[in-house]
Amino acid sequence: MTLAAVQLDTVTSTEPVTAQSFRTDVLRHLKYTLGTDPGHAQLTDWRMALAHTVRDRIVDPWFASTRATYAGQAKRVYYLSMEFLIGRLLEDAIVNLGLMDVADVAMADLGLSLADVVVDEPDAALGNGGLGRLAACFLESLSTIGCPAMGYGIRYEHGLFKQSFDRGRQVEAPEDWLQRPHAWEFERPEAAFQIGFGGTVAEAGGRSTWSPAEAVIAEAFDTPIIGWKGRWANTLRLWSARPMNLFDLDRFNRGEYAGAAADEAAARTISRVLYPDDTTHDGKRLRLKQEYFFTAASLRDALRRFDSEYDDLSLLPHKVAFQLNDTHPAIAGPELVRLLHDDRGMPLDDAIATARACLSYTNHTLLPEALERWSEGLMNDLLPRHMQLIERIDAVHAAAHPSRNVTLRGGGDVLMGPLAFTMAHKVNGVSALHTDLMKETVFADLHRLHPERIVNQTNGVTPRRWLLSANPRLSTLITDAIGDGWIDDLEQLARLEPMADDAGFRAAYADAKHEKKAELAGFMATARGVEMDPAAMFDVQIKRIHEYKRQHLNILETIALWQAIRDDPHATWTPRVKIFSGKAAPGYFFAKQIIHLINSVARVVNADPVTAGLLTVAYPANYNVSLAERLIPAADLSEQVSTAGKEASGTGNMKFALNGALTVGTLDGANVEIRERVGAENFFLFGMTADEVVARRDVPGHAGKAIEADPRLARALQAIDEGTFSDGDQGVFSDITRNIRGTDHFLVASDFTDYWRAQREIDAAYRDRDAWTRMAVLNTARSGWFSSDRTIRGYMADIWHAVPVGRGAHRDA
Ligand code: NBG
Repeated sequence: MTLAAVQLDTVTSTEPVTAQSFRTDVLRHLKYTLGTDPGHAQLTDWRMALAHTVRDRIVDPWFASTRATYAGQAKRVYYLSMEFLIGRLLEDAIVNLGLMDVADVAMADLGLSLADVVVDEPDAALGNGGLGRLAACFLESLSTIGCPAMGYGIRYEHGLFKQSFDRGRQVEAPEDWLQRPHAWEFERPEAAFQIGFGGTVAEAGGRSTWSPAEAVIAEAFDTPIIGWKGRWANTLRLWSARPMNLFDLDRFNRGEYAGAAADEAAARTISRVLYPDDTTHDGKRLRLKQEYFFTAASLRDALRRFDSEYDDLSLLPHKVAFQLNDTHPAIAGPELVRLLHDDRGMPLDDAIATARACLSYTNHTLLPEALERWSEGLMNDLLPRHMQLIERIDAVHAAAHPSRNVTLRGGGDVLMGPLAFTMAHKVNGVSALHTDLMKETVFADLHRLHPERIVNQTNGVTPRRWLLSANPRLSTLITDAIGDGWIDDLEQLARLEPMADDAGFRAAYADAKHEKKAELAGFMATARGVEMDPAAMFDVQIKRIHEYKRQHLNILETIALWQAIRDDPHATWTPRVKIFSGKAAPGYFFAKQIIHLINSVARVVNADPVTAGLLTVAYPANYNVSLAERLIPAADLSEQVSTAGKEASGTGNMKFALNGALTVGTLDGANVEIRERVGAENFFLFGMTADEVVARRDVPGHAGKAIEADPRLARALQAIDEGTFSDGDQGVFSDITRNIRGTDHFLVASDFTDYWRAQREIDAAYRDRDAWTRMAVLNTARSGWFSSDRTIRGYMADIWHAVPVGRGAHRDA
């Protein structure tokens, strides 16, 4: 059967739905699934009844997608990721099934607002930041395109911590998304694998057998991910750890009540918490266990599926692609070699070659402290057979490349980057600049040996969530102008370009932006107690707090601006609301200081009658996907101010441009490509380039020189040191000011002056609101390339050699 024949016949469409039938279904679920009635139902009951009603319409296309994949004997893509930052799913599903209007009317008939109901859903924060959110966008695009795929990860009981502030300081509390009901998971007790750790390796007859000392069970939980128009659905399969023996009755009977449950507790620890840090790793042993746990379960699951269809292992690379999202699943290399060689008897060289043909690896950072390494001692202890295989893989590589300068081990550690590189047939960076820097820095030696291996796949974002669903008013305006083809073919936004010169369109576009700003202001006033004037410029920096992302550059400029306004309040100023949001890793002291400083500046500035109405600083706590969905459509200015060479790509930058925020940014990550596409005249560039950054660090006393040359910067630093933002208490923020005056590795001082210049240009530009709107329209019109559909098509063509099967394949066929 040809693939084309499969696609139309087997993916059934669901029956037409009306508001009336939808309402009936919600009531039926309320009664029969939730066991309550409209008189007693709580918001959560309604939300669950609604979710079940929507879910009913996902299951058929989901099954049909699986059937079509089997029938077409299609290649499957397995996306292995420690993180999936999926956020809420209900609205996504409603939007992708085209049920928005129906659901809206049906819920209104029941006396409820759809918007209120969907926000009751817990926000699944199974990720830290960009890497995890990218994985979630990719899953949605894979379904929209109709590429047979599965996401594999860990079903953390506690996702990323909840953030609150106590007198401006970050406080962390455990996140508990699983405590609240949701309707998306299907438990699969039949899909369970035993995952071992430790123990010994025995050699017999040239064959090695690993006997682990302990083991846990990995149990699968499936969430369907429905693509645009419900044409295709893939699965996110998350593994939960449970003990081999639930409960030790003998110990219990001996009176050892705590001990009887100890094994259970120890096993469950593996899927208990997401590591709240995406740049450095602590708790090494548990972290490595987590990595092996989900990687091993996923590989076995995929091989089981392969075995059910084929009996020739040489077909494996033609039917299976494993994408390693960063090095967290890099143990997949040795594990797949072990499964093929030890368990199935494939000769070692063949096993390595076969594994490599199936595996590819995405690098997401060049920060040295974020490149994973595991001590050989720990590896030997937890994964003795893998340690042996890593040595073999290293030796084979050394023999094949006698001139090599690299090894997979160094300083007593296994280097996971080089291991992932060596075991992958393709290695990709996530923006053009990042990919070039990978070739020149971290992987320079390996790149010399394997010049074809590194490829670029610039990140993207799903327009279904980040425009259609997050910004309905702008979406409607776009659809009215150019039709709805843009939703799954985002480059059609280019057809908006001529409308940048249409005064009527600009006015409507500006209205849509204003509406979102007013909505955000309302939310901030009620939920966060901050007054913001929607007429002011909304200037937004939202992302993890990190020195390289330079929230401290932004707050220094804020302080300098505050001082300048106070000096001359009657000069021409452009009213601004500076919005910051984001979490700091709990153990990252410096980042937590930055949060404290921003909140302290906010307290002083917001209480100052002189600058009132001209400058406001807001820091909504607990940044997550749902908050991003509110903030991004309401932004006028997008702050992308990382030290050049440090931000691998950024994806928030794309979401902002798509929603018509102008960027103030450095030539870093995907900013470079955004600027190329939206046009240099519609982008506010400042700062040193990556090369200049490297050179500047060699200038002795570079920070001091920059401070001396810029009285504004000197004065802002001085105000911090004098206790202006800490009730006169000096030294509260001295870590920050000392750092900036001292080594200033991230070159805050050296980039300050140019940043200030760009910001004042921005002030002036914003005063001509119509010209600003024109630039905003052009940002939207020219951001089509940043769809994750484009990115996924790139991976499919260049890395996975996978083809779409679903009806999403239509346009490609
Ligand atoms: C992050 C980078 C971002 C990038 C995302 C997604 C990690 C380790 N890296 O710049 O910092 O956009 O990955 O690729 O989280």
